[in-house]
Amino acid sequence: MAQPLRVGMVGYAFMGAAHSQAWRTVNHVYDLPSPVQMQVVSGRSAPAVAAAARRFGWSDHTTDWRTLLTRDDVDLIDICSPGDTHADIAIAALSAGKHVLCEKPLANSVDEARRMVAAAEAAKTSGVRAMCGFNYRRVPAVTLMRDLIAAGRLGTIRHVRACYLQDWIVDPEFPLVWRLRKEVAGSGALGDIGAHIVDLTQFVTGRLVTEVSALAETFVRSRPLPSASAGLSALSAGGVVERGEVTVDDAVLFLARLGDQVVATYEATRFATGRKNGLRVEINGSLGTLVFDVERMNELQFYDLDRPVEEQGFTRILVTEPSHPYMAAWWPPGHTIGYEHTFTHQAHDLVRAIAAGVDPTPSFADALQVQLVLDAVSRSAETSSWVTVESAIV
Ligand code: SOE
Repeated sequence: MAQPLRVGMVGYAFMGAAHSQAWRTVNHVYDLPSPVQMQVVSGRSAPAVAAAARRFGWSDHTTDWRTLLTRDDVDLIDICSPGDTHADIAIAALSAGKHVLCEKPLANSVDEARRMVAAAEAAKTSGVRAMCGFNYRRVPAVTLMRDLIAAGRLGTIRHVRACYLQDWIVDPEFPLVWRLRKEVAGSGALGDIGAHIVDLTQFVTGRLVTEVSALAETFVRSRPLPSASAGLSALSAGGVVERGEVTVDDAVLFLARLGDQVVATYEATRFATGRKNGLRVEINGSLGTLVFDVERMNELQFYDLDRPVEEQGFTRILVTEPSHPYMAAWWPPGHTIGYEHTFTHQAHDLVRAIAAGVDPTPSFADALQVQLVLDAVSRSAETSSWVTVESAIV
């Protein structure tokens, strides 16, 4: 009987729910070398974490993540808490000999990310593995995009065009949640959703962002404190709603180069009214174009110059055949998958890598490379100048 992989998860909000769904499902869909056990979930509020454990199917719960470090029934720590907690938890977990899955962005700063990479490298010598959760890599259409580019089907890459558009804070009265506070989230749209498109474009092209020129904007600079919106207590004596300062970017746009002769544009915003979760990546090469749009995540569009001229046009590839990445385990051909499946695929890839004793991807070093881009973008926006991105990958 294979040894189970026993998971302890930190955080139970949106990402905690998505990861729980994945841990719960992955055993039932894929034949795994080690069955996953949802051992314990950790969170700060005792009643809320107890409710999350019941709802998501965790066997146990705790209000102190540090207890996971010493439990010998926990093999892997899954970090789904805000960015300011990532470095401490990941480094402690790796030092305690636990495998780690850490949500993106890896950290709130390059310095933290470097320390996390060092901890991951040190732990590797005893077979402990670390991975960063860039879930969109696990969309079958994205994997196919990467495979087609690697096979040379686009020829020489010229343009990368990527945007990630949301609108959830367009209302100026939307509260000052943690994602809008630099000391907790590190940055705004840049780290939260810009990180995804940086990772995705580096993943599909196999190239790194080498230079950036950016601008950033914060459209709404103060917002009601969350307690005011929750109807609790942020009304001052005079009945005025207390507000706090937004300390992150609402939107960031940047030009970039991915090495020699590949030019790119990136846009990440939470103010694209009407766009709920609009992630789109287009790559133009000398032999064709590929387009991925997360709102149509079961499709990949391919303009292939190799086809006879009378037949040229964008072809919509339905990426649902069993021969497509990850798909054989799901439904009969043609049956589509959605957002939550990307997390199940991520869990599958991590469990297999751990069992095989190989490094999962994206590794902490890959995620540090994204962090270096985010940092260069911030510095470029501050100084209104081009900034070179250091390469962390040796
Ligand atoms: C919030 O903007 C968010 O939940 C991101 O944090 C996720 O990474 C993205 O998948 C959806 O949007």
